[in-house]
Formats: sequence, C-alpha cells, structure tokens
Amino acid sequence: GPADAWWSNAVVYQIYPRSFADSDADGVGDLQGISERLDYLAQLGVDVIWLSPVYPSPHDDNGYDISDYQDIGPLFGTLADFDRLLAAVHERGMKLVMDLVVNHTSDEHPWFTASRDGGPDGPMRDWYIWRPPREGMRAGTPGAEPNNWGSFFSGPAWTYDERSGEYYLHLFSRKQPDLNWENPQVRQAVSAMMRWWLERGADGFRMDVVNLLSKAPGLPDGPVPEGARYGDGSAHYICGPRIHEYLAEMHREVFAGHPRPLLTVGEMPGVTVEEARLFTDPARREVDMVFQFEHVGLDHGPGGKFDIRPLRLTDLKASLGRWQTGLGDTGWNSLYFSNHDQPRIISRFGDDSPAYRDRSAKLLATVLHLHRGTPYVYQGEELGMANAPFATIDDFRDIESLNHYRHQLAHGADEQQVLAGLRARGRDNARTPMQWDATDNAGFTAGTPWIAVNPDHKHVNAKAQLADPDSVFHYYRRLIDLRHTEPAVTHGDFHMLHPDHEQLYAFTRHDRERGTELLVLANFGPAELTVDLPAVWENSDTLIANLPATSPLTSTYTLRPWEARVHRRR
Ligand code: TEU
Repeated sequence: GPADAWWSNAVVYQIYPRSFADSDADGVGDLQGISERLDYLAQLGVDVIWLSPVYPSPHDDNGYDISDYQDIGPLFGTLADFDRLLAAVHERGMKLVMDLVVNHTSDEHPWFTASRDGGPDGPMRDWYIWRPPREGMRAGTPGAEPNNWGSFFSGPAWTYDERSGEYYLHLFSRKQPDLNWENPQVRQAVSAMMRWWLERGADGFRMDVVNLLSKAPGLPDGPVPEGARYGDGSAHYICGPRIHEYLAEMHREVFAGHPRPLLTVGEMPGVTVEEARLFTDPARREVDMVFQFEHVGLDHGPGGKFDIRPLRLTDLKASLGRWQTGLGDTGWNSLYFSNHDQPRIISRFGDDSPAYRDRSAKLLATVLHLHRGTPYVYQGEELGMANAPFATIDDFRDIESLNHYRHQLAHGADEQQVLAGLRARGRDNARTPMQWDATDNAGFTAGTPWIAVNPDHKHVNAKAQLADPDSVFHYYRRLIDLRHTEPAVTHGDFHMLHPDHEQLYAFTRHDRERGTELLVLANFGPAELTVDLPAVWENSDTLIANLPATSPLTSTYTLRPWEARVHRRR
C-alpha cells in the first residue's frame, strides 16, 4: 500500500520559477537561478522539487498556457539548462517533478492554430472542443455561446472564432483552449510527450486540473448561482464520466513498469473524499495522491473566493479530519496550506502581526506536517512569508485578479470592496519574489522584478533565518527531519481530539506496530488556553515545539498564544 511507497515519508517543495531566483537580471526567475539555490533546498531537507511550468508560453497565465510541451521557454533558459538543473538535483539526492498542464494548451500552441485555421472539416479540428452557436441565436452575440458555462477567470467559457463561425471551449482564459480528451490522438500525443520527459530524467508529474479532462456528453447548461451572469458547469466537468478511464490509460501508457521511482499528484478542484479514494487506491493504478480543495474553500463566502468570510477552526478540523479518516486505509493524502494559487497562509489562517507571525507560521507548519500524508512546502512558506501590501490595481499581475476587477467594476461593484477581496485572496500574494536577503529586490534579481518585492524582506529573508537557529526556516528543517526519522509521523493512525473546540487543534498519531504515540496541541489564537490532558501524557517528551515548555505536562497545561507542541510517549 501507499505506506510502503518510496514517497511515503517524502516532503515536496514547490518552486514557482518566475519568482524564485533570477540569474540574468531580466526580472524573471529562471532555471540557472534555481540551480544556484539548490544547496538551500538540500539544507532544508526536502526530497522532491515540483517545478511550476517552465515551457515556452505567451504567459497569459504565467506559463499555465503552454505553446510547446517539449522545450524550455526562453524566459527560463534552455533544455541544456534543464539537464544541468536535473543533474544537480539528482546529485543532491533529490527528485524533480514537472508540471503537466494538459486540460488545455495555449491558443498559440501549433495544435490549436492548426485546429482553428483548418476550419470545421480540418484534420485537427477535433483536438479541441468546437461548437456552433446556440440554436436560433446569432453567432458572436451575448447569449449565443453553445452553453452557459462561466470560465474560472470571469466571463464566458467560450470564445467565438469569426472565420469558422464556431466557438471553442476554455474553462480558464480565452488563451487556454481545452483539449478534447475524447479524441484518442490527443491522449496518445500527451502520453508520448510524458514519456519523453521521463526519458530525459524527470521523476514524475504534478497534473494541473487533471480531474477536469472528461466533459459530460452534450455539454449541458449548469445552474446559474444567485446574482451570477454565467452558469456553473462544474457538475459536467469535475470528475466527468471518463476521468478514471483516462487516468488509468495514462498510467498504463506512461508509468507502468517504469524502472525509476516516480511521483504523480493530480490537482483536483472539487474532488470529494470518495472520488479521491478511487483516484489514489494503488490497486486501481491512476495517481499516487491528489490535491483536494475543501480546506482552502472554507473561508469563501457565497460570492466565491473573493468574498471574504472568516475561517471557523471547527470547520478546518472537520474537513481535514474527514480526509484523514477517508484516506486512512485506502489511498493517500497530499498535505498543503500554500501554493502559487493561494494567499500566504500566515495572513490567512495565522497571524501576520509582528508579535505572532513567526510563531503562527511554526504552528501552522506543525499542524500540517504532523498529519498523515505527503506535505508540500511552497517557496517562502518556510520563511513565514506573508501577503503583499498591494495598494492599487496596478500592483496586481494575475489574469484572474485583473479579469475579476474589470468584470466587477463593469457591473457596478465598489472598487474598494473589490480591491479588499483581491488583497486578501489574490494569487499574486503567493507570487511576490522569494526573499533571499535584505538588499533591494531581496536578492531575487539585479534587474527590475516583474512584480514588486514585499517590503518586509528587510527583516523576513532566508539569509537572516539561516543564521538564526530559532527561525521559521530551521523549524521547517526540523519538521522535515522528523518525518524522515520518526515513523509515527508517516505511519501513525490519526485521531482528532476535541473536534468542537474553536481554539484548540489537537490530535494523536498512534504507531501501533512500534508502540509509539504522538500528541499534537496547537492554540489557534492570541489568547491563552488551558487544556485538560489524559494521564498517559504526563511527563511525556517534547518532540518539537514552537516555544520552550513552561512546565512538564501534567493533567493540565496552559498554552500561550499560538503555541504548538508535539509530545511523544512509548
Ligand atoms: O489551478 C486550478 C484551479 O482550479 C484554481 O486554483 C485556479 O487557479 C483559481 O484560483 C480558481 O479561482 C491550476 C493552476 O494551479 C493555476 O495556476 C492555473 O491558473 C489553472 O490551473 C489553469 O491552468
């Protein structure tokens, strides 16, 4: 089962190459920049690096719109730079996982230009999803789209091609047309491309929105949410009718019998625990693990991600706890709070005020890393990087934020309210440059960064934290080490304590085979909290904690603001 897989005690580090390290002063990070920083990652102790897309791309969505799957984009370097990076990663005993974006391509990919320019009868037409206008409607007019689906990036999910009189589907931007996975030629081309990267030495794939590949036949309209202009088509493309067939076929064609240990993780918005059990059941041979979205949607209001609602700790515990149990015997969890699409976690679930930012960063890390599954660290998370102080719309770069702003204002929304949503939830919060040191531009670039550096880099940066044994960096290093050395972290059963408590996140991990048990206590907030403890924990050892203990554990213990502790008994 997964608990025996090579990755069962691995920790993955995500690099967003645009924002990691710029070696040639063009203001955008690159592969050579990554190569120069590998010792930092080796020191942190991570096992696997996941690279967000580095392929040729017009960068409408920062590389998630790919125009050539088998090359490196000139912004990032060359295939020779990639080979050097991969060799250097392998030399340090780490692995490198590529981002696989095959729900859609760029509209500048030759597959799409051939599909579009060949017209309705052209040989490549069926590689994408083309449809005539809605019956009785004049093409190109509002409402004439083939169905009512909205795109993830505001506006309709269809764009009209005047020359052929048809529309193409794009669940994301109009420059990200969806591939037609019903077409076996598409599937074969994708498999061949994946094999090519594995032969080059890549160690697996993170698969972008891979549960959206199969669309329901007929592409039916979706319900229109209160106050919305477009329908929600998700029931017709999330885990659609052929999705398990496609992933099992991909596994057979690409991964089966591969001689090297690989890792596959499917990014799956809207996936349920029940579906995730199927996707990650090793006997079904689909993917090793999935990224689910439930816990990062708990603070979304009815208006969606930019509609800010505070998190209730009981909701977070109920959600993560259900996933722990649901994938406890079959399947495997991915554990993440942060990635390039999410705001910074200390600004969201923690407390980024000067008094508590480091302590809450360590608390969040403790809670996440002590769950069962594979933890993912997003660049800068290990320094406790926070959301950026974006002032006006000119400070934002992300297509999702810019489109949302434009659409909201066009429909009469209040600008300050829209900006408040973007500041709290915009993806650019995760995309400000990595903070290497206190110099101007944080040591990220000698040029002008493509997005402003967070001014807090003067005191929050890697150089300062490497020199401080109490830093967030060294705390992450110790957590990662713990996963490598304490089997209960990898294998222990998960048991939630006090599920109804609004301030305490507490659980145990019981390794029955070795007779070890861990107790995790985390005080989510700025108030002290006295907890009652079962007698068995009296005088147990501290395994890791973000504060020195005030006293040995007895039948009660008072946790200070944002205090997190892990105790062990045998
Ligand atoms: O994201 C998919 C996704 O569903 C969301 O996280 C999305 O980014 C957005 O926040 C919805 O509000 C993946 C990639 O991680 C993301 O960067 C890409 O923009 C997207 O797919 C399209 O490739």
